[in-house]
Amino acid sequence: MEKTLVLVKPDAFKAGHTGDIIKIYEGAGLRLLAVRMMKMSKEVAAKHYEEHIGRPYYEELESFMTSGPILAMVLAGDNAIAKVRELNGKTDPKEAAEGTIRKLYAASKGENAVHASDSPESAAREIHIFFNETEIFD
Ligand code: FUP
Repeated sequence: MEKTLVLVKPDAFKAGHTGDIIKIYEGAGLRLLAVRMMKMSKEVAAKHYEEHIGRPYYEELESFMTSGPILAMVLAGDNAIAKVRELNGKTDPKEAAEGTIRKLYAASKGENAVHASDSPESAAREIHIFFNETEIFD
């Protein structure tokens, strides 16, 4: 069983799509192991998006991700990392497939409703930015 970190970003949270998004993941057979509602600090944004620091869009990304509450969660299941990224759709909602979360709920490449880990290494790193082992019910 594989674990992955998902964030419902401020745009989707504010628009009231958190429940719809969780329903899509659970409907695909993924299990919730941990959930936390929070406001991202600049420090946490820098840790989470460390590989993006210095890129032309970083300031906008930081300001968006710290703009309001988010929901962080750990999801688990067979092939969870790839499965969640498939359900999310491509980074830019204009390129995302029909029925994906980003096609349904995202407005732009910058404000794109959800984040999900892209590899086992990033999942292991990202999960522990948001959760302690004792908060993960596996
Ligand atoms: P993803 O893996 O789909 O979350 O996308 P990336 O890791 O490539 O990018 C992380 C976040 O940086 C995106 F969700 C939004 C932001 N970003 C931009 O705003 N513009 C870009 O050109 C690339 C990324």
